[in-house]
Amino acid sequence: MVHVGIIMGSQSDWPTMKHAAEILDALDIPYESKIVSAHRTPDRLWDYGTSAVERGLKVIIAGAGGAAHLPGMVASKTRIPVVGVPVQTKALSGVDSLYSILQMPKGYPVATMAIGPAGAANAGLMAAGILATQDPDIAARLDAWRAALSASIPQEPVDE
Ligand code: RP5
Repeated sequence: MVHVGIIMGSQSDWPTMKHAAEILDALDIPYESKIVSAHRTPDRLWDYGTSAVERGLKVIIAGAGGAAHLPGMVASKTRIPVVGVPVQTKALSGVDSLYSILQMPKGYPVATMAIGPAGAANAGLMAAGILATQDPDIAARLDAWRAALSASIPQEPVDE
């Protein structure tokens, strides 16, 4: 069963959101990825949020740019943890996305990541961490991934 849903407002978000998918691939965690726009496909958003629990999702990663209502809107329709990814924009460099996702009113949280690809990758790791609390195999793979990253950091800098 797929426990992680990656949703994004537009095809143009995929170059950012694929960094979440790549982390999940590396950790052998199944996921689905869908375009669900808060503005352009509100009925699709409604259906996604209302069906998420019964479909077995345990974490939703939601990325959007600009007036980025998608993460907050899906959080309003499901109790499943939502991890928000602010997509970098040309006009305002993603600060618009960040503030849109971050400033949720009390009651409907979105765990907001950094702007752009690093945030998307961290969203994948956050989803893995949430699943790892209940799945020892995912926990072991996540521990190994973190150890490998740590081991890859050199002790001293070199001229490049
Ligand atoms: C948002 O508008 C999407 O999340 C995307 O980041 C942004 C621009 O979308 P496109 O005009 O590229 O489809 O809804």
